[in-house]
Amino acid sequence: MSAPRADVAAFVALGANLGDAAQTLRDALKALDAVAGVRVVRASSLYCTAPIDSSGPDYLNAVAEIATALTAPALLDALQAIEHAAGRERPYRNAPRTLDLDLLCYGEARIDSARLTVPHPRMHQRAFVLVPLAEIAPSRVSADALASVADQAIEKLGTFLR
Ligand code: PH2
Ligand code: MG
Ligand code: MG
Repeated sequence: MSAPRADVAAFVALGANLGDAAQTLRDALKALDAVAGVRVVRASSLYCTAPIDSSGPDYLNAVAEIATALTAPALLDALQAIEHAAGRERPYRNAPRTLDLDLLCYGEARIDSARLTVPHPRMHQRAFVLVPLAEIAPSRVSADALASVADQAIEKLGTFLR
């Protein structure tokens, strides 16, 4: 008999700029925690951020750390199912959205498949990812990376869920 595989530490970016974004993000975090094989370990504060390469109202963003027994593709399926349940539509790239759940890191894995690139290829260019990630996992974000996105508007709104 082989030993059970240890859970993988993964980080998920949450974003929304349509509808009741704060409620949608809270519901998404609960839905994520309810997925079999996923446990939310911690969540950052909620941040209000200016759209980057996107349009529409300001976004609400946050980052969560999860522990998961799912494979990366199965986790992506779960994230997309939660986006779909929140009414996510994809009319064009970077369109305003009710909910976006992006897998930032899956353990130390490097994945480059048709569906999934991990670590997320643009995470180091975005304050809306780096600032909340630095709040919950400071060792994963360098001071240089944070300095390079210091011109992007981001405001901490306070506790997200816990
Ligand atoms: N997501 C994007 C594109 N631009 N800008 C902000 N502020 N927040 C986001 O979550 C975001 C964005 C594509 O996923
Ligand atoms: Mg995204
Ligand atoms: Mg996405």
